[in-house]
Amino acid sequence: KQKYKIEKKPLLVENLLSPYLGSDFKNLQKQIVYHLEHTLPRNTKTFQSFGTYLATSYTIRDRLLQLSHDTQKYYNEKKVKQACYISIEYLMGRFLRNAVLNLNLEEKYEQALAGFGYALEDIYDEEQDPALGNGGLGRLAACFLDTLATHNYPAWGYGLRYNYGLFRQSIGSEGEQVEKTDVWLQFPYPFMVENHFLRIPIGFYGSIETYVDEKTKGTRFKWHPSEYVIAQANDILIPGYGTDNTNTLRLWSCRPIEELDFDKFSLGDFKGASENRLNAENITNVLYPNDNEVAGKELRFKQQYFLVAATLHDIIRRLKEQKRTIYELPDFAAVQLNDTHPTLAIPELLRILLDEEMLTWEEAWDITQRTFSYTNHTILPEALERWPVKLISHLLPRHMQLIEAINWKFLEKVRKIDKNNGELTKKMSLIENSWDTLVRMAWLAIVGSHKVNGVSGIHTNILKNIVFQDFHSFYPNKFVNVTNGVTPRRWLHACNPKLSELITSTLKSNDWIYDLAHLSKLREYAENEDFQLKWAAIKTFNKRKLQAYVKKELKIDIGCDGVIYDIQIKRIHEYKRQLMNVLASIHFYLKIKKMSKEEKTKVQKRVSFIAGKAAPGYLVAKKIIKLINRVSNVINNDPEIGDLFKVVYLPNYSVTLAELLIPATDVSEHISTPGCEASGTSNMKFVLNGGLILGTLDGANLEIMENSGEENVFAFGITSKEVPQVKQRNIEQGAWNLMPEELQSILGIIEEGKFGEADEFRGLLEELKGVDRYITGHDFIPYIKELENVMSTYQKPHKWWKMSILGCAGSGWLSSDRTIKEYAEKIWGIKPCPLPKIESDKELG
Ligand code: B1N
Repeated sequence: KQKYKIEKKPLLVENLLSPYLGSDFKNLQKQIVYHLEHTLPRNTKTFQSFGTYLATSYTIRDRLLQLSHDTQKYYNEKKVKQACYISIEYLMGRFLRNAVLNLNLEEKYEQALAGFGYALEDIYDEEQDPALGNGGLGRLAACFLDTLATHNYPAWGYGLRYNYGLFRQSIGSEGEQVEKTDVWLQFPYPFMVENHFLRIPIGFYGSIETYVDEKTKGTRFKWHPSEYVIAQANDILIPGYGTDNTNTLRLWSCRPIEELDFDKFSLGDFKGASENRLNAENITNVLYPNDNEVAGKELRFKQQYFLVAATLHDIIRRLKEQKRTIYELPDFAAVQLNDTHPTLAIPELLRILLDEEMLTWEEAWDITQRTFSYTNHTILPEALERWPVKLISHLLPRHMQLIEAINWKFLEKVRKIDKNNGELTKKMSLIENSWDTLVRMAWLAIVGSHKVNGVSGIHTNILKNIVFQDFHSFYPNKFVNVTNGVTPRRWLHACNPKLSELITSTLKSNDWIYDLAHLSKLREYAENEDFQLKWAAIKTFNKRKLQAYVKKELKIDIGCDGVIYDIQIKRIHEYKRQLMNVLASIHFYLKIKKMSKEEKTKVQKRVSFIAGKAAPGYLVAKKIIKLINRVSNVINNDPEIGDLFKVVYLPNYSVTLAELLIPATDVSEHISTPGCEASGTSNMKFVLNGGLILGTLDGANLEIMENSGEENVFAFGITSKEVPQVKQRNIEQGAWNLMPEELQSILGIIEEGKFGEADEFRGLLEELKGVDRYITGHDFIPYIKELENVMSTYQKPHKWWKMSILGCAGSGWLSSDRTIKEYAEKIWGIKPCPLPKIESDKELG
């Protein structure tokens, strides 16, 4: 018999939960011990730092789960419009420090862990860095998530939970890149919550049924996929700085419909029995390791469709949960396509609206265009996606049919203005006939979106006037610029605590952390000697940390005081010209070797750091890594050079390594061929941390010059408009004939085998001598001159630190908070929706 009365109006579970999350340090200790014993589970007598890190992280996760429930409930009540950011990559970096800082719990956790014999700082170091992205594009998505939560925007991130992230890099004995699988899920990742209740079937292949709609007598279509997999949600909760609003990054992983084929198993076919599972798991197994280049593999295409199909299903499910109709979709969600990788969302939404919701074409197309917008991140031809019609027809027959229909209707309009017997129509067709019949994904993304944006002023201008010129004339209001930005929470407050403190104490407020424009008030201190000394001392402190890291990890002795730390860290790519950097190192090496003792005493000491991964299939980039390491070996071991100059290649570049390197940098190099780097975002992080920039007139460098003052940037080289002429001259006259003698002799020395076998680098050098696509020969002398300018300026500390402070003071504009505000206003039409502050339990014990 039931002893207790079952309540008709049950208690709200939420009301019971809150006290558990009390945040005085004793309460935190109880929560940590609870997780140690019950979640891990570990014996509390033997726990070690990794266990402590996990248990601590679970307490953070609990808190974020509760906040995110409150947040979703509130957004649903208010029926606010939300942004949905679809990206095939997210480079989140470590989570724990960021969350503890954003929740303003650092001191309490420090106290709680100290009681257990641990320093919070060391516990942070136990965390590995999830590498679900390649470079700038993925890191930008992560900065956006931080800003969206911090500024209380209703927003979701959607992506893929790869089993293996970007490969781990080490350097082999010959100086070559060695790749190892990134098994990041080997240990639990405590910040990700598997959502077993959300399982979405995703179809592939199959056929199209045609039938007549009884009501309208119109023809309708229905896709019958022949294979299904399941998309399972894995949620990472995103805390904002100083707010309760907590958003969600939903990452899909792929599961089979049927785990095991029991019939095959019973017949002894064990391999066949698991085939299904293995095929499904393949889809979200590995992140493609290419940056700014398409791999063109069928599996990548499957990843892309899997991502958008699961995401759209989820968005529409959440819309309907609010009892709203499909017609309200554009008022419910603004869906941002992060580059063309999620472009299949356009035909997928059309298919849902036409074949499942039974809308008319006009209705469906209107909703689609109003829902989507597209960001372009690159103009490099090798990065523009084009998928074979054959492949699409096979994998997604209905989608191919719809792309053809979109194209047909679009070209009907183009034909009306095409005066050049079909030329324009051919250029603008979504389907290209070249070596194969291909769908131009960028064209499809433009046509299916209401707004298209580039990521810096120069980049958007190139899109409007060159790459998408015809589309810009056709849709004059569609193209807008939204210059990238970076989150000041991770990239200053968290990674450079000393500088953060100095800024806060100088400005007598920490408002700058969420309104970076306040940094402009630092201008008045730029020439203040006392302030300069403090500023410089922090740089030295950060350099010491890097010096210790280099000693410990690479066993290389480098100096610190009076030594310039000159850094180039980014993916290895020909257009980024790490090759030009290392050629300049050879130049300086040879120069020092020729010096007298007397002359050597006047040399400005410098360490040239390079870090970055090369795509495993990008052989030229891998050769560049090898050359850098060979050169480094020769220079660092030459007794005639001593501590005057060192070249250090730092293996396995990652977000975490960047957090160590950026605060320790005196000057960073952003030396891409003008017109090639869409924006660049690390340049912004360096300036924010008082690093100076040595750069070309490219990407966001130009806007940094505008905001921090041209005189505070070491700029060199020609404008992007002048590049085509130089290239043309190279082609006509041969780059070798135009190459400065200094560079010719450096190439000669490499060819003589000074840095390993003579043949080794032949390919690299042949390109420079022949066409020199990235105009290294043309820019080499101006580059070296500007490097010399950097070194002589460093010898005038007052001037140097003034430039450094003014750079930082002008960087308010580089915050991703500014970027997101522009997206929200110009593209998404969304507004902040802060949770009401409850004088609550959240602070109570
Ligand atoms: O996106 C960043 C920019 O700051 C960089 O300048 C730009 O190079 C980078 C295909 C890409 N563009 N395109 C990619 C990445 C992966 C892939 O498979 C292309 N990454 C960029 C943020 O706007």
